[in-house]
Amino acid sequence: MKILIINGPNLNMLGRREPEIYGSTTLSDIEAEILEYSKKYDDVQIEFFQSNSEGQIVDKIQACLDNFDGIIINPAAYTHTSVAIRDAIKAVNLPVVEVHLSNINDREEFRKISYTAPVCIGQITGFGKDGYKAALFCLISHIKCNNC
Ligand code: CA2
Repeated sequence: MKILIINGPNLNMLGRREPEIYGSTTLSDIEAEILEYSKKYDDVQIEFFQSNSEGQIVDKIQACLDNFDGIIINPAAYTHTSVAIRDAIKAVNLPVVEVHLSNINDREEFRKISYTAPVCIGQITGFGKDGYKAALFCLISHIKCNNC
């Protein structure tokens, strides 16, 4: 089973700014932690992708067709603006879990709106880096039970 984990704009800055909101762990540290967690599954391969560009994220989602079984995505600021990423998720018709480090429902009004969550199988928000591991657990269970 192949899972792609996509992180959107500015998440490459994690651990360097705003630790009070996003934590003090870098994106590479989070990726290493996810990889370690994924080892409990014999049959799961993880790939990571980070981009600050909406078009590159759309291209990557499209490229998942026939190549990946599911996607975990933190679209970052594009969560609240991107019809293009929403349409790409819908188009590939793969199970996608949306993750946010912070609790987007407990912040500014504009962050409470997600363009992408309605085309995902679920959203995990507010649990910091643990949200990615929770998303991986949920996505793998979903795929293994044949999308039940
Ligand atoms: O809580 C999340 O994971 C967000 O997706 C993070 C986005 C924000 O726009 C969303 O509303 C919620 C922002 C990512 C910016 O990350 C930074 C990391 C370090 C320093 C500055 C920004």
